[in-house]
Amino acid sequence: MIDKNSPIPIYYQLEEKIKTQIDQGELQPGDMLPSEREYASQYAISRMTVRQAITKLVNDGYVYRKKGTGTFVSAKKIDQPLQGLTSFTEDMKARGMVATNRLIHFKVISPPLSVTKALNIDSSTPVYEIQRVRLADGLPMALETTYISKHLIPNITEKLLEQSLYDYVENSLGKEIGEGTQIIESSTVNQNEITHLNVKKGSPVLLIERHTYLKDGTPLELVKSSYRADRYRFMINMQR
Ligand code: 16G
Repeated sequence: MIDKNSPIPIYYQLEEKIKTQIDQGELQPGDMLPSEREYASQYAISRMTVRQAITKLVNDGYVYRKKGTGTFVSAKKIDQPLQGLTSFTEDMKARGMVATNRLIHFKVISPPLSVTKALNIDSSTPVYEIQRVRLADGLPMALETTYISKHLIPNITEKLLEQSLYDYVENSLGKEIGEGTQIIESSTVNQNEITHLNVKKGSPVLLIERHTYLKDGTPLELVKSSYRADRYRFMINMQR
């Protein structure tokens, strides 16, 4: 029930209530939420308060609005562990999903300073710039731009990029991938992401920058990705 005498704001109580219903499966992905009017009369609260709670749930990706129809429960977010240096293909396989890639562009560039630094090369070294949409069971999850020195991996082809890059590096080229660092920050989508991730203007994304190194310390890749924040959460196990 909603407690009007509680110091906890009413909109927050309703928000938490709906979240619990989603987490416990009382409301399933694809289910339509009761209307603002229904919530307002059920809890004897104002429609404004209901709207505030629902807008918060929309912004956090729990539900989404469909114009002229109603508000629906979103697909469950993917919980991505942060411990292992895994590939997108491996991550999806591990949860029984099929990874596919849509190649947006694939070219060889003269690297800008940020790329030469990350890959520890000079500006005369040609670099692949690869942009792929990464899809899970056909749904776009992330837009990923990868920079790799052409001298390090000379034979990347469009065909190859339909498959796993890590698999090619390790199993076809026999190079051992060692470690990586990753920075994650929040943002909202730009025009390119709106188009390729199939989301609305203003949608949240998680920007990830990964630097990956081979076992011998050679920088393998610099990857800048935008993950849909409505589909993805990152989790880490901590010990004390
Ligand atoms: C992940 C990695 C990316 C790597 C890719 C290889 C993040 C943020 N990025 O998407 O750095 O290049 O996997 O995937 O996790 P693939 O082997 O399936 O091509």
